[in-house]
Amino acid sequence: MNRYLTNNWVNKSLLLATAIATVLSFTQCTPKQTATVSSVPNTTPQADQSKGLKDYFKDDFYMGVAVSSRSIRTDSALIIKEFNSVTAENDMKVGVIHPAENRYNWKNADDIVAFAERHHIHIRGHNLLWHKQGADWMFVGPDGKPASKELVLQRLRDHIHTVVGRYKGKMYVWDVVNEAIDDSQDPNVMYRENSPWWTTFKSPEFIEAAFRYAHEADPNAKLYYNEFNSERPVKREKIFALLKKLKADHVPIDGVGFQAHWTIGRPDADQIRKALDEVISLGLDVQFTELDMTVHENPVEVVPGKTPVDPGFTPDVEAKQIARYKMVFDIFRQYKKHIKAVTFWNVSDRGSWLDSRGGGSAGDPIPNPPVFIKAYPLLFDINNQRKKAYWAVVNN
Ligand code: 9MR
Repeated sequence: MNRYLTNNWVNKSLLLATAIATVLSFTQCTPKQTATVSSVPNTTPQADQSKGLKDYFKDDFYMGVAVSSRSIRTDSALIIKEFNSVTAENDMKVGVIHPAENRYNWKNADDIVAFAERHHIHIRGHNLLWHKQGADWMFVGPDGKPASKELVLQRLRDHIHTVVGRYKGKMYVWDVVNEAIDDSQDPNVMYRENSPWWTTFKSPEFIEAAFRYAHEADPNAKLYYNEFNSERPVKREKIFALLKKLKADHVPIDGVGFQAHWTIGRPDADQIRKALDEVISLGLDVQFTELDMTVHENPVEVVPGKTPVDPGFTPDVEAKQIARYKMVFDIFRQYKKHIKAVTFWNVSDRGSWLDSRGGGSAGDPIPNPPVFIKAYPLLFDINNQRKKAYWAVVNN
């Protein structure tokens, strides 16, 4: 072999070796291995960039996200690529869409519906009855005193017929009633009592009525009861009791929304499975409607006058979050026959409703004034890039 040939051979061998090393290194950082923290960059180069969450889960369930009339503009590319279901984070709630008896604010809700239709994205309606973000006027009578049950029911029926009627055929599901069960550990208090609905009715009559009105208004929409902390044993049994009652009374309910405002430390797999089994045993469907997973297992200690320490997105919490996201999606896949959609609450870690809650999640006391500590609860990071947890859930 002359020198030129030798050099050429060496060059080719080097090229081949480099190619093999590259392939090997890519294989080693396949998303499958992201269940532990590694040095894999957030966007792994070997990934099929044309696919989004909705494609990875196309045989399982819809992948959804809560949106606002702002995020459908600022984050439209990500939303269109990754998701095939949206929920209006706030824009369809009673107090927002119907702030006075004779006034509706359709603009933001209409924009979200138009955006979704333009991009062939399914739409969840959220929500028709809640104790928060409600319409105070509904509970005030013509004399300025508390309105009668009859008047409140008539207003509720008008509201539901108008809103559900406007979007008839466009929503595949409505969260009809949101969070009507008491969140405490007391098994003897079944319904949420700090609610104008309870104050007016002192019975679950309003819950049944809301489902019947929604069914009248759009018989094809699936109707859901939506709740948080549904996996906690005491609350789980209260929810189960309500669902059994609704079924026994032939109330038109199709499914249950598990909000799934979880943390990297709870709930455990058995609790999730037990709650799912109970709901499914009643012939009801399930959706995970507001999934997020804050990295704070507990709210941080707020000492007056001191700025609370934000530990940030450390490798330790990142590893826990990856493992737990993987665990919950393993369960979702096992139960996919009963799960129509999994929806994340907000688009990316850039902005989450949890960021102003001092590390707390649903049901924790809300600090006043707000304490800003980032929660990093989603599958996309503060730059809207896929996190390692993303790969842990799509590849398993
Ligand atoms: O994410 C919503 C936030 O922007 C609102 O300020 C808040 C008002 O209470 O509601 C949030 O969404 C809630 C959802 O509608 C129902 N489940 C709990 C969610 C988080 O609070």
